[in-house]
Amino acid sequence: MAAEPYSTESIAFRSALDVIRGVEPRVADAISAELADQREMLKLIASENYASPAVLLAMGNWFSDKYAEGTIGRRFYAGCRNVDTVEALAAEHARNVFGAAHAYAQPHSGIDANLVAFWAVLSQRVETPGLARAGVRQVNDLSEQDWAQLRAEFGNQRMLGMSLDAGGHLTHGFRPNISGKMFDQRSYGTDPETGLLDYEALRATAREFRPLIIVAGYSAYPRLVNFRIMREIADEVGATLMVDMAHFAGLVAGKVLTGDFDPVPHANIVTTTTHKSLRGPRGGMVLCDDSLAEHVDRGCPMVLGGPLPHVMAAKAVALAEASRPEFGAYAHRIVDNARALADGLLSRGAKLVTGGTDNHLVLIDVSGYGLTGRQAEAALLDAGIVTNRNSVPQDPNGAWYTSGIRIGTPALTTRGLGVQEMDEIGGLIHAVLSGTTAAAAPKGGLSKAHHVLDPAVADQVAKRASDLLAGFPLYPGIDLS
Ligand code: DSN
Repeated sequence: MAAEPYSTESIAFRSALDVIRGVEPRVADAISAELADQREMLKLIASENYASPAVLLAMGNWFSDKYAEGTIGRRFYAGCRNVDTVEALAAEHARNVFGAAHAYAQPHSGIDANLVAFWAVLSQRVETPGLARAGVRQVNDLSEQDWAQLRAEFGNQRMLGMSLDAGGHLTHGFRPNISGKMFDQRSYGTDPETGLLDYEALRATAREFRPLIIVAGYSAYPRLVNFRIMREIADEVGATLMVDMAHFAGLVAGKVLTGDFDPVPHANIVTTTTHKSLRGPRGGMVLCDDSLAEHVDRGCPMVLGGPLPHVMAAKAVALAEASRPEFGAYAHRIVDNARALADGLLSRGAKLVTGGTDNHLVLIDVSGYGLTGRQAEAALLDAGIVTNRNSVPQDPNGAWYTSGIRIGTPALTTRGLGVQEMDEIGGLIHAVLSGTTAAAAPKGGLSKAHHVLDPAVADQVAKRASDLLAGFPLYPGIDLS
């Protein structure tokens, strides 16, 4: 389908760019160039997507000019009635889409949403004077000693989260992250043989460690998590179950993940981003039960800077889209496509962590190709395939070079590619990785950072990727020429 020069969407975006060009043409050019790149590259980053024109346009307006600290009915600024409208709409749609008792639409990102959740759980659980003292200082100013004192005041709070190399997120207690400083932290991993979560090992760790918060959720685990069992373990040890569903919120909204695999009925508190599989604007959100609602609503200004009302407007639009039946069909296609991609790789001899996928992502262990994740990521980019490197469990190359490539299907599924194309893309990835070798390091030996990709393979794959994408135009309703 050719782009439509006189569609409403074309006129809207072209007009906006004309206005921007009148002030700083280089910004207008960069915005146009970004659309061209997004159209031309085969995007397999598991945490990215393409938001609809309605979502994008909802962000470019005068809501950006409004301060609205506090929340509906308890603002620190006057004149917030229209912000109240969009914040209430975003929360209402979120409650309906996810079946949650309470929704808080203000977090600016997933990390912010997690911080709001941590402080909400702490403030629900610990004595208020301790919190008040903590609040008078910037967290960045706190020394290790201060943190130790804080932890003592908070009752030596403990967090149990999935380890980074097993697929957990930085904010689930990784030591260099603030979550690893706010809490005494311990992590759970996956079974070394199967790569799958071992609930009984987790239960044993929880019994011994007695955490305040158990964090479930991941950014690189390609299988389902049984949240009913996680809640059972949390209840047994008196912990709060927090689920970070940033990656799979779209699969929850689209009813791919139901029953034991739907976090919302099982968790005390759920955090998410809105821009990954949920396909909304870049932002975060918190869902919780009634007991935590009041604490969560204090997120701004306790943890967050002023809310972004233009982004909350876009969240409301995206969640309205996610409540439609077409979104359910989209979410199911994401998983069908991920399975087809995994099968396409496996049939050509690739090694996948856990041997496959049940969700939207696939984690390739590229050590079998004699590469680090960093080399594989760069080689794939040479051929027009955008991915990101990621640790694999017990990764010998650490979190910087890594031994894995994480790929996901939400974006290409939005574009309309299906299982047949996914199988072929599996072949393209395998061709690139097979055609790549580690380059020599400047001081001798093999580099972990540099690679050599056979130029013939690069050309062939880039051409085929481009031809494939030409059959699935991105934003066919938008012509900027
Ligand atoms: N950056 C996100 C991801 O790629 O998974 C997590 O923060």
